[in-house]
Amino acid sequence: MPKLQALIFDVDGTLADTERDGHRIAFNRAFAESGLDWEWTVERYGELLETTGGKERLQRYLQEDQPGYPLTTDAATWAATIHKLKTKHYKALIQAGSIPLRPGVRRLIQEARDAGVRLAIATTTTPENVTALLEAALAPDSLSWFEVIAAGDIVPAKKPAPDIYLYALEKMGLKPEDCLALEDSQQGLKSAAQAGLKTVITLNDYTKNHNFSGAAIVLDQFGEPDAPFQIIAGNPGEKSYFDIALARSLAET
Ligand code: XBP
Ligand code: MG
Repeated sequence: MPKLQALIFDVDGTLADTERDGHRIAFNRAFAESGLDWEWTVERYGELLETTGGKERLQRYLQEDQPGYPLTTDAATWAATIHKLKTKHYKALIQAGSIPLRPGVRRLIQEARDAGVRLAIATTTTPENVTALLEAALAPDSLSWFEVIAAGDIVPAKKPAPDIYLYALEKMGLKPEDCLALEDSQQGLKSAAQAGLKTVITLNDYTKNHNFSGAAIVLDQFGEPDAPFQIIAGNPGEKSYFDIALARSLAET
């Protein structure tokens, strides 16, 4: 019977609700700094999120919404330039403490550390963004709690491709059946599932209508002892919040 060895966390939408008030605002600030009067609304950003990765998202937007924009270089170079500004603005927002961790995240990570369950990150976001979030929202030294930070362009194919999870598994020397992935989106679930991982979903406003069939369990949040989760799909037994015992039982069934 497989035994839970590690938790592999997605970042955006799973550790924290970073998209609407973090990444989206940072893209808009990058546009403004570049002299562009473009604004990604909450609604349009929800559609653009189907494209994972900020540089890829910028190129999609350029094609769909600004086809007449007079590029002076190729689209990938343009996107990389805007994206560099975006990362600067995103880090500033995060470092100002404007985005907290989602409910139960801190407790779950602490429980995993106490229980000797190994920790890793698998995300499409830029590595600098992960560092900024962990240091500002979790703990100044928390980067070192994660054995592998698999992030951004470290693999060429972003989620929903399985590459980022396969990379994390390889670096840890673990088999997928020894681990659980923690995700918030359909693209993330697809990525983890294609890497052979069982996946726990905590959904959010942008992902609540995604198709999560195949997930081990779907919850509205990890919850806390005094603030239970809501079960969207799956069976947590007697549990009312997500903890290492529930993670073990999902991994072992
Ligand atoms: C998150 C993303 C990221 C962020 C922006 O997806 O798609 O691209 O929106 O980060 P997931 P960058 O949670 O599935 O990993 O701009 O640094 O790419
Ligand atoms: Mg996510």
